[in-house]
Amino acid sequence: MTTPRISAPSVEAFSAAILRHLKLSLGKDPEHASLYDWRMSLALSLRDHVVEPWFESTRKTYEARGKRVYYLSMEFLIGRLVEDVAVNLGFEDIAEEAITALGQNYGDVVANEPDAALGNGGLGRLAACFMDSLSTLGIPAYGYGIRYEHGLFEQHFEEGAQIETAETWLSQAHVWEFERPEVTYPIHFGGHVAVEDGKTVWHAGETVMASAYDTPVLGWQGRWANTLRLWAAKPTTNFDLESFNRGDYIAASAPEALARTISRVLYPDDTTDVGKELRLKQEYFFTSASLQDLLRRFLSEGGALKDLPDHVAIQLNDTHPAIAGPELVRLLMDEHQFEVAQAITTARACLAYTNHTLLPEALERWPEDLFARVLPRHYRIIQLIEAAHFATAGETVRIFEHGEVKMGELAFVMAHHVNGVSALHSELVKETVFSDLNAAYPGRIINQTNGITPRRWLYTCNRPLRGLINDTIGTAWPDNLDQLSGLTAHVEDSAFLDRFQAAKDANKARLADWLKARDGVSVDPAAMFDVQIKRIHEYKRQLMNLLETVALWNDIRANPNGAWTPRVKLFGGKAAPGYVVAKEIIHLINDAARVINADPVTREFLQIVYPENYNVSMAEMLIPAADLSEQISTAGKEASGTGNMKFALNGAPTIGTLDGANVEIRDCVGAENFFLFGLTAAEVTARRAEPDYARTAIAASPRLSEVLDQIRSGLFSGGDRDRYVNLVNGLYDHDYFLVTCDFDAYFAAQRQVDTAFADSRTWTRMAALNTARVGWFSSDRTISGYAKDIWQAQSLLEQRDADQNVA
Ligand code: GL4
Repeated sequence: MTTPRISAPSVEAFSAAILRHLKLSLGKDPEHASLYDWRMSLALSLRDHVVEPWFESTRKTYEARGKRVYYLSMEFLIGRLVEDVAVNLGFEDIAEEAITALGQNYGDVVANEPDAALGNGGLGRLAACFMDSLSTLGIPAYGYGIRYEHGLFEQHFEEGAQIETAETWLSQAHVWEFERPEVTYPIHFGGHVAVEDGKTVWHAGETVMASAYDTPVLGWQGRWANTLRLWAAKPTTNFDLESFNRGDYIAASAPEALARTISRVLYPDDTTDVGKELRLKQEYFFTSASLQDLLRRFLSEGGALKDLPDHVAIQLNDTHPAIAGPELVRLLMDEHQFEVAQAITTARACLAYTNHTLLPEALERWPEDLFARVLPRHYRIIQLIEAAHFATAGETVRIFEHGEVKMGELAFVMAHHVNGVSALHSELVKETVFSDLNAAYPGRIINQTNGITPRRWLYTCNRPLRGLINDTIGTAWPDNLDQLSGLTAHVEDSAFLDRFQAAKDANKARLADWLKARDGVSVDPAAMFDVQIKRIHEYKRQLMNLLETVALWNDIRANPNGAWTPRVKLFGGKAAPGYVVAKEIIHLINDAARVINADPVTREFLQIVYPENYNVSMAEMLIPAADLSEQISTAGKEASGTGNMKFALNGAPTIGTLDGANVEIRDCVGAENFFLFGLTAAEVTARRAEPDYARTAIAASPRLSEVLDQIRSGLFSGGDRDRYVNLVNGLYDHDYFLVTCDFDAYFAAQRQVDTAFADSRTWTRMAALNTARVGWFSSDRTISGYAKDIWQAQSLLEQRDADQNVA
């Protein structure tokens, strides 16, 4: 469509730029520069090329006076940026050559950057992929979130148990952001509401300032750049001089400490921790700052607020920013003299809400008294919103219920569209959590199946496969991923399959080297790499994977001369610090690994590897190296999944259930290229109604019974019979996630995988077909869907190029 817009420097010029930054920005000469200095100098040299396209995009946006998209999200799970920016600029080779010419190892320099881990998992990473696609598509957009001082905690294993330590990415300068000290907004909490001269006035009890930090987000080929604006909390006054003069030094800094608490740390769980006051303050803090900011921008361009919906599309990433509804109504009423009805209608025409989970513990609710104390003005406005909702839809669904404010219902009522994140999930949203609201507001719920950015999740993280694809179908696929279907014509070509397999083998060798270097763990790259990486959660069923591993171990021991397919079972993922069962599962995986990996009888066939501190960068290493993708959640529980898409794109077939986007992935790749097992969502519901379903399933499975007995006996816990008593009893007594019921089907599907993998040519063909057929899962497709169905937002790329050709 459009041509690259960036003119690349020569390697010599770029080396000179790096040296100049080393000297002038870092204050170092090459002889004394550390890896950190080199990385910073490289990043700054790349950044120098981002600013101009960023300005140009902003200018074009102002000129076009079109619609801007505002993506409000508590989480942006970004990862590293040096390589990402180099790739999007089209400078990757130049950067590498320049760094190499300066005597440094490019891989080491890139790996020196800490991950920006401002998110927990899928929901936060989706927001980052969406930012990438919005820029690639040239849709004017801002991401709005929180500049957490501490991102997601770091995970360590001590004797197999998870230990958490604080993450400290901001202890180093974050070169990608620009501080905007002039962009600040007051955020109020508490106090009381009074009616004065017929006007409702909120007398706040406490105020903090939201201060902006901007990161340019460059799209593919640098053709467009949007802004990620993150808010940091600061005190209204830095220092209480009076206390200081009295000698009370702690009191003197108290206001600062208090204010900064709000943006101090990311809540380490996206599925619980509902009801914590600080969390509510974080949500209101960034939502209010973002709305104040977008209104200021709109008004500064001379807009009339009644036209706001023509210029502003606000997407709520889950319920976390659901306070946007009442906050926008408040701003329109209290600061711009709107009538209630007009304020609600206008706000709703701007707002849309994405639901990301059906798990009841993740649907946010606030105790009314807490809510009314922290946000007294909003409490009253929500009463007005509820009354307006009752007037149109009747009183079947309440926003206030059982002494709580229900944020899902609030977000729904204040949104013009509500979307789920996969076809199955969107149907379940209609049938379950929001069935009554769906009946009251027919057509409001729609689907937008998630996607992933192919720039990070194939082009950058999988260079060997990138090279093969470029050689086979040309280089236009990274922003037009449907073109991957052109690979289908080559899957009977043995030279192509050889290269496809060689790419996989190279990635596996790289992972093996990395595991050896980082953890001292040796793995055999000839074995099947069977990978499950994601947050540890009961519904994701890492436990079932582990139980299957132990059962396989038993089978191999019983027949050590059998024709076993060698496997490395790789696990990666963190448990929320307060999630006891998830932590027990981690401990069990590590305990089982210790015993099984030490068994000389099975060693050549089976190994368990669980590298600690899984994050985006580790995913970029593991996914290209995977042979098999584990997507084994209880059907109906994983809203979409996005890891499933990344594996398929990188040529790892899935073993999985009919859950989330797995359903659509299987439709695309073909049933014969997907290892399906397990109960369907409807069967899961039916099974739960059967008495004693878990005990029945265990009794019917000698394999599973044996494994559970082994765990109970202390075989993996050095004779400690207590360590896993809760975990095992939980399966017998209330196996809510049906590990026991799906176990045999999963074990059988894994044996089909063994057989298929042993025929390496057929396997490679299957892997290649996965890559060829999942182009639809590009986040460019997802964002185009949001732009068309929800935002009514346009790309400005073609218009800009046309304008420039005229000029
Ligand atoms: C999640 C879902 O659990 C996950 O399936 C989905 O892919 C992701 C993005 O839509 O959102 N919901 C929550 S909460 N956390 C997630 O990762």
